[in-house]
Amino acid sequence: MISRRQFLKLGGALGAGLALSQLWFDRTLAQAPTILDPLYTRPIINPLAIPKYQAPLPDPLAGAINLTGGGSTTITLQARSAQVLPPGYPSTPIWGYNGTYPGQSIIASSRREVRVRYDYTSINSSAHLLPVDGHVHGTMMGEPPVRFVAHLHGARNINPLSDGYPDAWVTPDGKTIADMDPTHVPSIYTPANPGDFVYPNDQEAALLWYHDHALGITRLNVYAGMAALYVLRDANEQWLIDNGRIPAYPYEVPVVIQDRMFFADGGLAIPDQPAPSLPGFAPWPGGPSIVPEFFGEVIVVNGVSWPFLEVEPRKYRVRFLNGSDSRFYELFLSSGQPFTVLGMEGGFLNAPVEVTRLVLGPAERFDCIIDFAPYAGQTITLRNRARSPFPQGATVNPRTAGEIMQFRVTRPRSLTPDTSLPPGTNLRPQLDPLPVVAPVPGTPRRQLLLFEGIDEFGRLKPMLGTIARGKLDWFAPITENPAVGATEIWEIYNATPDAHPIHIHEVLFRIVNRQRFRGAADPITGVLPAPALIGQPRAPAAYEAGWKDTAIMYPGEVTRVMMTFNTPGLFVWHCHILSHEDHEMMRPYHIGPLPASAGRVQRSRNTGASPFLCDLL
Ligand SMILES: [Cu+2]
Repeated sequence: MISRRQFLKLGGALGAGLALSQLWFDRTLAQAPTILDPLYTRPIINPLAIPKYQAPLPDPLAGAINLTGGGSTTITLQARSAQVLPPGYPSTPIWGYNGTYPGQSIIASSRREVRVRYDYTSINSSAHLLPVDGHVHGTMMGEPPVRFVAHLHGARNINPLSDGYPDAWVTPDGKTIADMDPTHVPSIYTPANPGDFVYPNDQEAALLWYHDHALGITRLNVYAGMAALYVLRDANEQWLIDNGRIPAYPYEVPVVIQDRMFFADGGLAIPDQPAPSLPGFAPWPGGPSIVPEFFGEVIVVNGVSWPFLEVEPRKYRVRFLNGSDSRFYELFLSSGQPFTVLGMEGGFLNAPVEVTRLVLGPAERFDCIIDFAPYAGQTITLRNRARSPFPQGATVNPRTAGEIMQFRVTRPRSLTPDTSLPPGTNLRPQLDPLPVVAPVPGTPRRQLLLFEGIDEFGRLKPMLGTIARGKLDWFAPITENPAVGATEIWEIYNATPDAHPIHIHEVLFRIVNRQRFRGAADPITGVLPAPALIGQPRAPAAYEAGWKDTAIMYPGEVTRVMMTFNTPGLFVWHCHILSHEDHEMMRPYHIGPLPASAGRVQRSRNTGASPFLCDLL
């Protein structure tokens, strides 16, 4: 299977005589021979040489900031070193929220407001920890290389000023977008939040996470370590714990999976070489380049490469987060036993669902029970068999990214009885059951687009848009403008060859269904005229049939999601492949009436002569 960046290289080799558009969608290229990945040009540790299972799994809930009673805290970003690689290997420079990688967790309570102040002043303003591409959105107008804005991923109904809008960044020395040349102010001016980010926690118990979201460098900031858990508790979950229905901490174990690469000195490695230019495109001007996707071969869980966890022979509540840039995981256990899924990004299902494989796109979370009771004395490996790109890319190397962590069932069984998950367990005893997803006739629908274009340098440029207008860049005028209080269905047509985990800020949504379609988007404009639907819509898998904030959208399918928009203001929806959202698979959307200034700023921006704003396709 040929990857698309390999395809770009091949496209260059084939010369200008062939229409790129034909090549682009010619899936017969999938039969072409594998080309060695040319991207890792600097010396790296051979991941096969890093011994696995040398260090225990860190517990991100130990030492968490407890804001279950409400209140406020300050999170200080710190440049530190972390022992990510096994003991005896070099440590890794990171940027960590409160100095750790992953950052310090926060535990809060449903519907009890929390205030968080983010302090970046201790970071060196002049140099990023990682190579910054100056030719993606958010980096082309003289923006400083070191910028931050935090986003609480999965938060519902928060004020737009607290959502971490990507251009509402701040530098360590206090500069914001307002300090830039006014002619370079983005599509809709969004001021940086000068004070506390206010989180109303207006939702059920769930596992959220906070991470950086600065425009064009999100992937770098997150890769540098800027991600942490935000655990939301509520009375329903407490009832389940108090009545022994689900395991309580310390039998509750977050598992944050991230793929990484390292230099021999322990430093984080990330590809910084551009794909070869295609004929007819501007030559690459030099400097670091984004890549179509990043796939690291070293699996890091809770900040440690390939850890192990010693467990008792009983049930554990394991809460997975895929915090990777591009890699999907199709998790399974070497014992062959199932995961019992309790819930996902937005909270609990009505009842547990058993699955033997669990697919997580970037930013997805699943809340599971794993029962180690029958496996005393055994070692169980959590494995991954997802292809990359997902779902039809290269097979995973079973010796590297094919292994995640080990559960060693070596601890003696404690005296605490394990009564969890009796047959017929209702996971929402103190909440209404999940509403049935039954769209009312006449529910407004938007027909949206996932598209792969090419930027001015001939690099792959994944984008969003609408099927009628085609691809739309970050600076194009707002097209998704739901009314306050509106319930809408977004029908998102994936006209790319890969799956994308699409995240919509501010709301929790339900997957209505998925359906295959026939018809290719125009390779230049992205317009997808009258796609023909094939067969019957398919309901979401039982384990993803609850409240979600990120959903996998498969190639050749329309994925329909339904949500209600409550809070007016400017937010974003985007692909959570971080290398995609940075280049430029992200769009602003606005809830409620657009401010009068929005159109004016957009017009001046769009008539600007900057060559960087011109898409050649
Ligand atoms: Cu994507």
